[in-house]
Amino acid sequence: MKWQILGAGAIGCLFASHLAKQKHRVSLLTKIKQLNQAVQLTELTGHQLQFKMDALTEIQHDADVLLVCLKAFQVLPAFNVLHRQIPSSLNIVLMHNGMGTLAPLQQLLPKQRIFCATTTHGALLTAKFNVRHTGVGNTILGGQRQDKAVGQAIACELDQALSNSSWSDNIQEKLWLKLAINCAINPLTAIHQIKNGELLQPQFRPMLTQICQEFCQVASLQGLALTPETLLEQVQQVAQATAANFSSMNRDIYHGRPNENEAILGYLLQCAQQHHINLPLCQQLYQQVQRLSV
Ligand code: KPL
Repeated sequence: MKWQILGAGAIGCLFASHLAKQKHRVSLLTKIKQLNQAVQLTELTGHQLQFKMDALTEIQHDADVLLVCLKAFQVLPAFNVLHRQIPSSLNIVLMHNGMGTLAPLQQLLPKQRIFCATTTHGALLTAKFNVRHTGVGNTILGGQRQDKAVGQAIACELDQALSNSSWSDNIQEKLWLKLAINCAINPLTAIHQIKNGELLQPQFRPMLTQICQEFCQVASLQGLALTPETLLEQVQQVAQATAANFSSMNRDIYHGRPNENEAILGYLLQCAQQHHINLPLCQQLYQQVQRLSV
């Protein structure tokens, strides 16, 4: 398959370099054209590799997959510019924290095959086009039932590139679980400017418990079988596994960059409102993050 990666941040560069390592044809889709752009990967072992790939300003007409690694709030503005040059054969894979981009994108591109993916691989951009793989995770991809064969083929290439990638028949459930983890970890670590692992301190336990309870009220009405207790356990596992890392929202607030509050807590609160449910703590955290946002 021929891949094009939109979004040369940590996750975009991580996938681009691993796909290139497996000799897949990969290019980047960037604002500035640069043929033979070097992308440097520092593997978990510390081993450094460099891959040359074209950074192009247009979608390649014969690309099979456009892997979109933008932040949620960048997705629609990007496609409003790109949608006229997208061939009907192009498979789009959305991979970002938070939710809410799929429905408007489907409206903009009603005939397009669009998949959603979520990854727990850790990556850090140490400089432009320089990425460090900081933690092994997994990647799950899913979409419409009729697109399963294509989706499985995409997941298979991703799996060869970065282990633990697979197709899911129920991607919504996986996206909601990731949303829950982001709702619990990102706002608190951003507001208190702490590392993920510090959330395991006893003073955060009541707040994490309440976030999980509030989240599950909405999730159950969305048809998801999640209990606050199992969710809290999963949140604690992720906080433990990424203890030394700063969450993405923590870094965005710290560096004064736009953040994903709208796609994370904002999305949850929007769903809650549709079900006429009040989520007092999530609402409070959402407002606190908004006040810290640029
Ligand atoms: O996805 C993350 C993020 O930082 O956005 C978590 C899972 C919280 C890891 O830091």
